[in-house]
Amino acid sequence: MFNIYDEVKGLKSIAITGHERPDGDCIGSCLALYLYLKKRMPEADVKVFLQKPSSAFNSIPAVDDIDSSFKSDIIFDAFIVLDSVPDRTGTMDIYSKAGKTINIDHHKSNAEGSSMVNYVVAGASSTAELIYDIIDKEFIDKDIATLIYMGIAHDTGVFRYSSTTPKTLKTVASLVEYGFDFSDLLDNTFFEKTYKQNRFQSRIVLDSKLYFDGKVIVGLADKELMEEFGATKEDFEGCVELLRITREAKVAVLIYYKNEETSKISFRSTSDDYDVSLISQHFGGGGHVRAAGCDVKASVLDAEKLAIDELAKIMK
Ligand SMILES: [Mn+2]
Repeated sequence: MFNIYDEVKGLKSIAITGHERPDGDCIGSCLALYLYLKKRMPEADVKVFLQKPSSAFNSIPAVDDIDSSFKSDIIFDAFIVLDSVPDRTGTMDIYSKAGKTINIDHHKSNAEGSSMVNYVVAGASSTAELIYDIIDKEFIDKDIATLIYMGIAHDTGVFRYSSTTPKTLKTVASLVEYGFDFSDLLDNTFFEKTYKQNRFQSRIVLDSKLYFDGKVIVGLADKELMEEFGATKEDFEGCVELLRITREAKVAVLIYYKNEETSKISFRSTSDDYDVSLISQHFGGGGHVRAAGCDVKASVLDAEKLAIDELAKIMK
């Protein structure tokens, strides 16, 4: 059984990172592993490099310890990449100098792993579930339990997606024993939306379109709409989920303006018969069968055409 301590035992400096625009699983996994290693190896210097999490995560344990500068003079003995391939972390300068690199992930698109040491379980519910598996349980405390729970909850849509296994739920059950307030945690980090988010996302749903006899729903946010609401990337949180739960639709697509050259596309599927990771990979992105995303060098309207053309290949 892979045990992360065996990989870093005796090392003096360890960095942890995850993907850009970190989600709940990425943040929870990075901070849980960070607190664990600090506790397990008090003599080691442990750092977490991540882009600043959205304000929904303001009250989770250790969030203030995140270093978003992506600058370091230290050449780390070990660099651990979670929930991502190293290229998508924005830390390649620091990563490439590290003595030992470790990649822990559950993305099908990174099935072999991309570091010197790899622990990838493609299809696992979340990276957070893998973190639970590879740490020594006697070091888990309320904060570590909170963060692992949060990661699993976010990546499973709060234990609804098909990646949720009996083992996932047994893991969650053992975490709940630590007595944190999971109800507040889920409200704060997952379910709640700001008034602005609610209005903006409702507008995207209002203007959404159906394709392929209603099997695909597409929501769009071009530059104009984003300016009208003063929207930033934070205002899209949970938006693709809102599209996904449309009863008629098998696949939900959210496309939004990122900058003059680039649009971001998020895909969700409600069935393994529609593998949206094939489409995101076609555009150079990554993801899972039922949840995937990519950037395309196109305007929002052109990106919609490109996405629909690709979707035609899987929407039989
Ligand atoms: Mn994940």
